[in-house]
This record gives sequence, structure tokens and C-alpha cells, in this order.
Amino acid sequence: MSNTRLKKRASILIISLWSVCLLTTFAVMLGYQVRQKLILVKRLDERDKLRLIAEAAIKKAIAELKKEPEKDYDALNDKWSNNISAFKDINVGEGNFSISYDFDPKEEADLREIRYGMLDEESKININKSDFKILERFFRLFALEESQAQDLAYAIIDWRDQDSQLSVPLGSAEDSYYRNLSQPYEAKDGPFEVLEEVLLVKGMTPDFFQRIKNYITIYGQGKPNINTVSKEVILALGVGQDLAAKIISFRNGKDTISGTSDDNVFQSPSDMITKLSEFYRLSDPELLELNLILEKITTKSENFMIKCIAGLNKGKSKDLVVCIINRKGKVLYWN
Ligand SMILES: [Ca+2]
Ligand SMILES: [Ca+2]
Repeated sequence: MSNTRLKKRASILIISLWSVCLLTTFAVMLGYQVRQKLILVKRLDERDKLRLIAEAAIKKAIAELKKEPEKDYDALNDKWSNNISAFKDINVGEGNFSISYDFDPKEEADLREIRYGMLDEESKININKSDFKILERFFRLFALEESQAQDLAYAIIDWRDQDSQLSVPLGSAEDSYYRNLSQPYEAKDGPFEVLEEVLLVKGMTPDFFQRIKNYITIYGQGKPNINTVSKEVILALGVGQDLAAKIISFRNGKDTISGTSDDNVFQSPSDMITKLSEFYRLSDPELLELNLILEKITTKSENFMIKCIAGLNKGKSKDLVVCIINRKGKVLYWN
């Protein structure tokens, strides 16, 4: 065999070996990519399943709400608020869900428990509707200094009111303030559409938002339900500590725990004075306080928050969905 032919064969062998090497690498890479895709598809599949479970949970919550008998009031011992059999570890398809919230049964901060049910949005301070005094008192309850609380209350009112006039010359903010920020924007001059929007308002820090977010809402007519409000909200309405304690104690009933069968309820704002007088002696200043809040409260709730944890029976995948619905079953918010 000539030298040239030997060289040619050797070249062909080397090229073949390289081709095999390249093809092997390519096959390994392809296999890896396919495996990654399969994992992704499985995850997407799990997410779809979790989404369907969460949707089933919301439908169940709406159905439970519609089961409630027709009445003029909503209270914490209603089934929408506290019903383990309807809301805890409910099996659906290939998974399960629970609808629950963190609850303080005696209005003492160190005593928390999990309740299975929905939260009443009308138990909160409405930042779209509340007047200056309510907002200011509320912010002071959460340890803001008087001037800081006033500035924040005015800034919220200026954010949502339609004009671009400052409510007070100093402290508050309208377009001119927000336009000069390093990332400029304008005041909304309209109602808050999501709760987190309040973080755009001058004076609202992420830290303060975390402290108050469970007590504020953007849904409803702005009248808190006196049967479901927390002590903080009662105080923000302008009621003194003693009268607030009487209202809570009346609601909690003999077992001193709220949301149980012995609870007392106010059937309308106008029967507050009569009902409280049956249990407690009310001083003249307390009667005045009560008369002043009657116009600002309700006993009926229209909007509810659902905190749903959906899980799959196989594997550890879980999903938290927070949703706001109204009494008609319309979904107002989904996250
Ligand atoms: Ca404005
Ligand atoms: Ca009770």
C-alpha cells in the first residue's frame, strides 16, 4: 500500500472517530435538554393541577357563602368565618385545600390560633373611603408619631382625591412631589385598585405596610362591620378604650371567646346602644361616642378574603392563593 493511501485511510479514521465523539456529545446534550424539558412539563403540570384545586376552593367558599341564611348582619360565629368541616383539608381531584387565617380569639396579641374560614374585608379600615380622623387615629395606634400619622393620612387622601390641591400645605403630597422622585410618577387622583398601591404614597414604608396590611382594605362602602372588626379598628373609629372593651366583651359572650355559638351580635348599628345597655352601664361620654359612630358602621359584610393553600396528594408542591370575592360570588382579586 502506498504511503499516500495509508495517510488517506488514517485521515478517514480520525474523521470518523471525531464524528462519533461529536455525535455522542450531541446525543448526551440532547438527552439532558429532553430531561430538563420533561421536568419543566411535570412542574407546569403540577402548577396547572394546583391552579385547578385553588379554583375549586374558591368555588367551594362562594357556595358556603351562598348557603348562609338571609339576615341583616354578619358575625364571626357565622359559618363563612369558622367552619372546620367546610374549609379544612378538603379533598379534590389529585389534591386538597384548606382555607384558613390567623386569628386572635380574645383580642390579646399573644394569643393566636388558626381559624378555618374566610376573612371579612368589612372588618378592616377602608383606605379608599375612611375620613382623615379615622386614618390618623388608626396610624397612631400603630405607633406613628402624631405628625407622621397626620401627614400619612393627608397623603392618602390626596393620593385618592381627584384634584391636585394639597390638603395641607406641608406634609402631604400631590403630583409635584411624586414627579420629583428619582423614579417619577403621578398621584393616582382616583381610588386604590390594589392594596399594595398604598406603598406608592408618600410616608408609607414597606415596614409600616407589613404592620398594618391585615387591618386595611380597598373593598366595600367604607363602613366597618361592628360585629367583625378588631379592637384596633374600633379604636380608630373614635371609641375610647373602655367602651371598645365593652363592645368586644359583649360580642365574645359568656365563654369570652369570639366566633363561638354563645356570641352576641348587633343586628343593626341602631341597636348597639340598647344591647350594650342591657349588659353594661354606659356613661354619658360613652353614649356620645356611640352616637357619633353609628353613621360610620354597618353590621353587614359584602366582601371576603380567601386565603387558600392548595396541595397535591403526591409530592410536596403547594400553592398559596389569596382571593377577594363579593357576596354575589364575583372574584375581585386573585394572587
Ligand atoms: Ca389628588
Ligand atoms: Ca363566644
